[in-house]
Amino acid sequence: MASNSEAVLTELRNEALHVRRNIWRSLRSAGSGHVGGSSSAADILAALYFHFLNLRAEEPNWPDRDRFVLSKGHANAALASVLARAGFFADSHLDDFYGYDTLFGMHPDIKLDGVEMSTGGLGHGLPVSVGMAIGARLQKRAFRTVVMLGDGELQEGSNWEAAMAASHMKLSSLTAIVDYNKIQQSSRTDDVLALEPLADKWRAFGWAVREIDGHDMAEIVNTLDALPYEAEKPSLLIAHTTKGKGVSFAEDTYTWHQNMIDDDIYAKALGELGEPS
Ligand SMILES: Cc1ncc(C[n+]2csc(CCOP(=O)(O)OP(=O)(O)O)c2C)c(N)n1
Repeated sequence: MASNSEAVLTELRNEALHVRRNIWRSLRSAGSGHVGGSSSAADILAALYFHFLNLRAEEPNWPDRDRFVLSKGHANAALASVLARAGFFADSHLDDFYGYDTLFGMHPDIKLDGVEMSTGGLGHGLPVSVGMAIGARLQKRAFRTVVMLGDGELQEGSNWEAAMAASHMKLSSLTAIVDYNKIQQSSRTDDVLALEPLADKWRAFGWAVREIDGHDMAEIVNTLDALPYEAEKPSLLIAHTTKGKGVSFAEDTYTWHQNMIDDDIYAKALGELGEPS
């Protein structure tokens, strides 16, 4: 997409609505799942897959493709939706989650086309993404590496080791996005281990930092288009989001980090989200 016209933004908002509907659809097929952190990431994932990342669904291992790592792998339902919509596999697999012989389990699996790393154990996506960015440099390739982290996930010390390494190595092709929904599994993140001043911490670790509303599509695409934010520095995008975004009873509560979904709840959720065009 060449420019961020109103038509482009409308299309991306529509894609984000597909993501949110597909999250509920997939997790309804499983009977339960991680609605909250999948829904908070929906707008950013739509912008990444349908605006920013250079990918070829028909050639998933194209060596020059951009790399995306969903470090908060429990948001797999959101990733599955964008991969299906981008043509990496058939849409019907979204109705078939968490079975013994289904394509999708609770977390992303590197065996699937379009999935760059098996994730789910928090704290590993950034270290591996640092390795991918080093790989691009060694291979003299221009691909970019983007990794999405949860705010609760930042409690894993491995992130901070990787953050130091990335700035030391001046990995400007690396971008980390924090889905800052302020809630982790069963509490508000601040009540467990306060993160603020988050932007200052990353700056002190040598990263170039920007903060946005992670549900404002214009802000998201403009900030992605501005990457990298500074020469010879990795970039950190703090996206302020709402856990469970889009469905009133799931918003801003740890109850919907992971929960059961029956037919009645599913109908209510889809009714609130509305129909995509
Ligand atoms: C190493 C590790 N410890 C614990 C878990 C269990 N777990 C899954 S999701 C989650 C909370 C993550 O919170 P956050 O990163 O804020 O994710 P989000 O709110 O975006 O869903 C936890 C503790 C895990 N997946 N990996």
